[in-house]
Amino acid sequence: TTDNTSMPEADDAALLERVQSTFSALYGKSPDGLWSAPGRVNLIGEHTDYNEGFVLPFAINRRTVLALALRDDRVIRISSAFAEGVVEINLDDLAVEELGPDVLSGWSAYPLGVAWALGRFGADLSGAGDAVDGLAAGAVTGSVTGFDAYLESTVPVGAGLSSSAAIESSIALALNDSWRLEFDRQTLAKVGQLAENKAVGAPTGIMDQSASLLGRRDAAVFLDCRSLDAEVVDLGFAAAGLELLIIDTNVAHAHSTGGYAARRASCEEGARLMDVPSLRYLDVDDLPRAQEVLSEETFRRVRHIVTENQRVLDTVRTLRLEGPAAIGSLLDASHASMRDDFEISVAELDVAVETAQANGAIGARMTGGGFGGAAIALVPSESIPALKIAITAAFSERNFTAPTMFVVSAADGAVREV
Ligand code: GAF
Repeated sequence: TTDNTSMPEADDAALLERVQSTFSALYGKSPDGLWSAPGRVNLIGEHTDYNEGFVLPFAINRRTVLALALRDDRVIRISSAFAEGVVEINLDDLAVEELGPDVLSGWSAYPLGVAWALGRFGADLSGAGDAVDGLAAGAVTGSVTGFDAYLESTVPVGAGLSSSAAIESSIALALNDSWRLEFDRQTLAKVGQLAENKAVGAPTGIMDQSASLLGRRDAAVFLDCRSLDAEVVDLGFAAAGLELLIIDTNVAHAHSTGGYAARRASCEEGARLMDVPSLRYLDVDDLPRAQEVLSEETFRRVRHIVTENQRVLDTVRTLRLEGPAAIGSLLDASHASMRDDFEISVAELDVAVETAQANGAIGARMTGGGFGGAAIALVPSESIPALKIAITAAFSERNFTAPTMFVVSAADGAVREV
């Protein structure tokens, strides 16, 4: 890559070593293993996941690395580079149907929420030795004990790059291995989503954890969020001389507050009034009827979802038939739909996208849940330096906080490293 702020592989090795040595210094022993899971960027398909629609994210070369060692008692200790100190809890606190309001909080709600959610999917956290019946297929258990863990991440927080899914997927895989559960990756994605929904309180869909667990180098994950069928789609950016630039506006967003939940509620209302189980059951031919049935605002929310599903399908087909240089107008149309119909963009994202479009990008859009976070621009390698200068200038002219820009590449999903 031409961009020195994207993470070269040498840094990955240094990160692994640091996590291992910090773990040993903290707990006075070696970890049983190291696991890692990436953040993700969504190429296209926004807010379609919880509408049972289509998404096309890819895992990125920014990761959470987690070191873990099982204990022979029921104590859990976990620590991270996010905050000082070690959080300590007992497995008994997680062996419950519903988490009490104050059991988990702060950054540790993400990893400990996953430990709890594994129990909800059938792992026996009670210490009684029997799997919980009927909660999920495929769960077997025998070795559920407490553990010590330490994690660090190079996924920027609040940028719309799924730092939370990276944490969830790293520990989901680590505990699946360590506790000898036999969940497949699709199920581990659901475990991460349940943790996010119930332990963190963000009503998010299945996209981010799926990308983090199913990602492949140089490829995107084409996921049908109704069946959870996933296909790998080659991106071919390098062969086309293109790079994907992240423009993090540094406007922080959180999906456990306000706007995200409101959009989800509008979609559910739209589906109810159109008498379908989810908006996935509507296509562009249904829009005239939707316009008659729905309020003006709900109609625009529904139109975003319906047209965005179509754009994902069109992007997959275009990537396969023509390559990435031909997907620019789909990215641009996706942004316009989020700005005008779904209304989840902010001024900083619009300026990033418009400046990219005017300075050599073949397409650009905001990415992720919206209300802040990052935009992406698909850019010929040689245009990147000038584009960065143009964006920095456009932000400074408007007195916006300076953005952070870096190139990402499509990386492999969660993996046991050592
Ligand atoms: C966030 C959520 F976590 C995803 O599930 C998805 O809905 C996305 O926003 C919007 O496409 O990343």
